[in-house]
Amino acid sequence: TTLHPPDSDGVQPEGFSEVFAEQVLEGLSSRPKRIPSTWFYDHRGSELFEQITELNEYYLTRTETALLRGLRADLARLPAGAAVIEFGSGSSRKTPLLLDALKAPASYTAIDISGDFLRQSVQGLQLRYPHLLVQTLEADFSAPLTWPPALQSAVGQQPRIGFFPGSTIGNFTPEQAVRFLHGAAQFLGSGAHLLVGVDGTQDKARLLPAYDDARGVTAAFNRNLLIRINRELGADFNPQAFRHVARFDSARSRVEMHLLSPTPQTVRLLGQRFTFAEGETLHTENSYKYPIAVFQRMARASGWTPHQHWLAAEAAMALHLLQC
Ligand code: AVJ
Repeated sequence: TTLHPPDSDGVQPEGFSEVFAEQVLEGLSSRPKRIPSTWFYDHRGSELFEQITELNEYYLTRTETALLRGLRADLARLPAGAAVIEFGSGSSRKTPLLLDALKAPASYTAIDISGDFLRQSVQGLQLRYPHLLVQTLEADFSAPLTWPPALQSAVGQQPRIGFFPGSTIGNFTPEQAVRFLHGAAQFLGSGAHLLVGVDGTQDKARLLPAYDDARGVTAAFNRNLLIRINRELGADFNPQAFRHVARFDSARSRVEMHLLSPTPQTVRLLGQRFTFAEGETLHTENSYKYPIAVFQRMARASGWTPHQHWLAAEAAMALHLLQC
């Protein structure tokens, strides 16, 4: 497919990506309008997410971090000399908690969609672990992953330990999550372990502030998507003309984030016009909340055996250790 050049002079803005353009056009043409949450993570979006993890209302990060700290003895029983492979590594701030618990980990492969942020983050990690083989893979793991040959041969026959913290799995639909887990089993290879962080909180009074904090960091994170679309695709969104909305759909056990247009407005993008009716929303994220047994069923359905799990004291944040 050929897309209209964003500017009349045919010059594409910096960072133009056909995949991004196609997904945004498709999402704005859908009813309800939606954009996949993976596009939140440009460099600024990754920074804003880091700020979210430090908010009082955002219980997920501190709860999972505390859980991980308590797991040292259990993690020490995992195979020695392992290749640790992290999906959606972001700032890699939880990685040391795993690396320090494992027996002589041999390598660390960080996978993230935000390339610059990823490379910047692992620099610090390499300094902290000078003897660890550290490598990065800039990729969207919501699509099937394949090993670049150089990375795969560097990891060789090391026992594989996948790490997928943060309840990032909740950003997939249940069908996508099963597909991801299935793909991760292929990617990691048989015999691998996978340590997954899963939030199971169902309490609306705890969930809503976590996704709509008092300081408006989450609102800025949500609106940054529009700023990115303007910059990279040459659109003319007015980010301030959209309200940040977080809702809990208890039937589906998911928090939704939307950008709501309080008044009718039209946006121009790639030679097309998109109209928002009064009160219409752009759906930007789902965060599914899976209770233990529900997640274990999904794991079994995708070729994994639940081995152990740990539930946090503060909220229903859990870590699951799976094996395939
Ligand atoms: C990156 C998946 C852990 O869904 O809780 C935080 C992203 N969105 N606040 C989540 C997010 C709004 C976050 N994860």
